[in-house]
Amino acid sequence: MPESELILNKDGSVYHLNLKPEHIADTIILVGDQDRVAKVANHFDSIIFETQKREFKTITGILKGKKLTVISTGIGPDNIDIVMNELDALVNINLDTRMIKPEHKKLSIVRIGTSGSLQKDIPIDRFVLSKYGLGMDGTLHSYACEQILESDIENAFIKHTDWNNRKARPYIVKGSAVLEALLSSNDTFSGFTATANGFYGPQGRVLRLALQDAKLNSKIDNFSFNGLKITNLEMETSAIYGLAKLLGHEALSMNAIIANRANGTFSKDTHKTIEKLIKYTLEKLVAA
Ligand code: R1P
Repeated sequence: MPESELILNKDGSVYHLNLKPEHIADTIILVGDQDRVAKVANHFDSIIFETQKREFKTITGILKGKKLTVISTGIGPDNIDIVMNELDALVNINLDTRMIKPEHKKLSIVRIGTSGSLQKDIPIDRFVLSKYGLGMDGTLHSYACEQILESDIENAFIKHTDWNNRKARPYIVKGSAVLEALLSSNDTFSGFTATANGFYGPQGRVLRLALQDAKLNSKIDNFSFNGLKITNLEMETSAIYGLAKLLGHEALSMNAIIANRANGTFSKDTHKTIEKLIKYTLEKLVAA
């Protein structure tokens, strides 16, 4: 693999994440906001390693005997492409020889994110576990990905929304069943998490610009497949699910619902809700 394709820093760490293989655990927690990294690591019993480059802040530590790494991805699926490829390179490419390692290593990757609910009956301050990622972001289309996609659901969604083909074709990828079994409970809602490649127009928000399809959000809200609805809208999950599946890793997203787009409400205390989700997720991860 040439230096231009797999870029390493002078100290041998991967280009954007600034990490070497020995710096990360097999269980990785991804958060969007770099300030959320310390909020997760505050629960660790000890810290082993810490670094930051741009929006990618990493802390690795131990909680109840389990080694965990928490990394911020910043906002959006473009950053997820960087984070997932560099994390995979750390475990599955020999950075000295630049050759793919003969033995594949699987990571468990859990996102702890914030998100807006699309359904009236999924209120603010509750949690959503993303059973599927529904990508409206296009990230996965750069890769040979047909074999991992849920094409029946995709086709039903495209038909239901009469999808405008100026927008990237939606793709659907299932999250990790192993992590779902570990992280689901009576406290979590689950369904399709829709991922957009922007915050305003791409999520149907109108400030001063008209949308390509003004009815898209209501069509998204009332889509259902085998009883599952599109629960929430954010900016990372589908890209995480798609790249994890292609690269052979387990991935699942946990979402703190801080806004409800269906009834226009916003959490009075986002920090409390996020903190609750962090505790919930860590407890389940260390119990494994
Ligand atoms: C938008 O404000 C950001 O918040 C949500 C979205 O997915 C997007 O990244 O998640 P995080 O709070 O994890 O960043």
